Amino acid sequence: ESNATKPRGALIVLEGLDRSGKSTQCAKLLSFLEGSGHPTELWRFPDRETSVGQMISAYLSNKSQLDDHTIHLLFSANRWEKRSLMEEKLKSGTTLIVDRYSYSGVAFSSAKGLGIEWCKAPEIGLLAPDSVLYLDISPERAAERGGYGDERYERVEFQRKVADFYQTLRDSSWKIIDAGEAMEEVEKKIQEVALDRVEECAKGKPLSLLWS
Ligand code: Z5A
Ligand code: MG
Repeated sequence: ESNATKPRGALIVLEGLDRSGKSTQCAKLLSFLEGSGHPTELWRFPDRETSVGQMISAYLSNKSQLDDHTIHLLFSANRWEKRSLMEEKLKSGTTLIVDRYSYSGVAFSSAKGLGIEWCKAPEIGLLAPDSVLYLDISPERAAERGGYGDERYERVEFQRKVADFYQTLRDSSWKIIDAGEAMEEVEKKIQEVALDRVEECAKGKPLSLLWS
């Protein structure tokens, strides 16, 4: 059977500061969509399983030092190495829920002082999400959730800068979800948006590329 006859899956991205609840909500959304009969997979970036991902993981846990530009390009390479599989999955009808994507890449590196256009450049040509759900929370509220760990970037002042760059990146298509609400409330809002997008993509909404 040719892919052209199949409804395609949706590319749904969750973004937000550390501890905003992305991973929690991604897992809930996966069981919801699967339970509603939509073939779905949960992906995350960084994907620490690949060899590029292992370099990223060592950097994040302070086991290695890398120049800011270098680590930025590794995060981007980590998405590029999954790009063709991503397209294949979507075209064969699988919806992908993705825990962080290019927006994390640009927001975090820009917060360190790299130029935003420079940061966006290596992301050009990756698949554009059908939906970006932004889990909105203040860095202070987020830090109260068990506190930050020992990884790089897990500091309130830095998270505030990241939040500012997310603001710069967002466009009118993003869904801003109040991530300070109870988990069940956040979950319901995400389900509504996600289901809409899945149905829209199944009806033939074409895939597009970053940044457009
Ligand atoms: N990074 C980058 O620089 N460039 C890139 O291109 C990419 C990433 C892709 C690692 O990412 C770092 O890489 C990250 C960005 C940078 N650095 N930072 N900061 P990661 O995804 O591996 O980061 P993480 O450490 O997994 O983030 P996070 O801590 O996972 O946050 P989360 O997934 O949003 O939160 P959570 O694990 O779902 O929830 C956190 C806690 O809050 C947990 O105890 C929950 O039970 C609780 N929680 C969740 N929701 C609620 C509600 N609604 N109420 C109360 N409590 C809640
Ligand atoms: Mg997480």
